[in-house]
Amino acid sequence: DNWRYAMEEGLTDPQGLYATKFKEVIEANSDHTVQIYPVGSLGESADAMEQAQAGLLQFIDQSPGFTGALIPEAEAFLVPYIQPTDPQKVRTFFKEGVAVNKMFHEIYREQGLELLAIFPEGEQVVTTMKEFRAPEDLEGIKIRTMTSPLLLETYKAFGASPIAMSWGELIGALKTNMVDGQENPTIWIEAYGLDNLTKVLTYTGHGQYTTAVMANADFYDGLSDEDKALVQNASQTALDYILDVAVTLDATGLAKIRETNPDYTIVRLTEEERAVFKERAKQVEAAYIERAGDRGAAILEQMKLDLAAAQK
Ligand code: 6CS
Repeated sequence: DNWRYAMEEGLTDPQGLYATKFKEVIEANSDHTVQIYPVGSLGESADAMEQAQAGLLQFIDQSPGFTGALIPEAEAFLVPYIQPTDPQKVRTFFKEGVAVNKMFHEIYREQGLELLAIFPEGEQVVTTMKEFRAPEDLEGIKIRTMTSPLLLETYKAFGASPIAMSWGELIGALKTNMVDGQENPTIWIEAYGLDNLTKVLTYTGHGQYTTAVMANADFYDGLSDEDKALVQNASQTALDYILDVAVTLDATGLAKIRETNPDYTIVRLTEEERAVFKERAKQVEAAYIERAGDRGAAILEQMKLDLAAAQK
């Protein structure tokens, strides 16, 4: 069969690298083919998700930054300061973490999705027109977020004025000053020229850009045992590959930005400065639990244990 696979990025971006590896393994080990639809080809993230849930797409890569609107528990990946920042520790958190690997499968299933992989794409950094060191500096600053509601809570807690919008609207919004800034990993900022539209890049240390790959559950359940094993094998191979690549993404993105945009200001908040934002993050945790309930609270607890284990 020909299987349709949609994602939010281009073929050379992290989601594209994962998808290409997945496709290679499927096609090398079966008669099936995988047709990859990169960002933009099937509408915005929310449009592609509707198609995946309806079974028009067999596979989809969609990030919790968008999925959170549908699955509040997935917004755990958006809660600030519960993931490592050191790339090797990030790898451990995603490869071995109990929360990442055990707690989301059943929850995605309830939405008709068979969760196949969750992986990071680098640290979320904030780009703005002016430097900021404290929540007071962000007052009135319009920050674009992806459309998961918890991101609005985060940037409100951080002192800013967040505006949620799809990826397709962001560049226009930055160009017309409808927003003053945004958050994304350095590799993506560089690839899509977001550094050229802002003046300052700030490392707040608050989290990783995380994404998830899934299959339509009815499609998956209808596969033969052999094809299920094929899909699982392709997912695992692509995941091992992208977790290795992910360790290098932050440094590569920053090096490219420094090279192509030498006047760009790069700020790394100190531990004291971060402590103020961490304190504000407590209200985001409360908002998360309010939306995601007891199950969400359990995920958050486990993620904190996974963070501590990864930091060792
Ligand atoms: O900011 C966004 O909307 C996009 N950022 C990344 C890293 N991937 C896709 C997503 O649409």
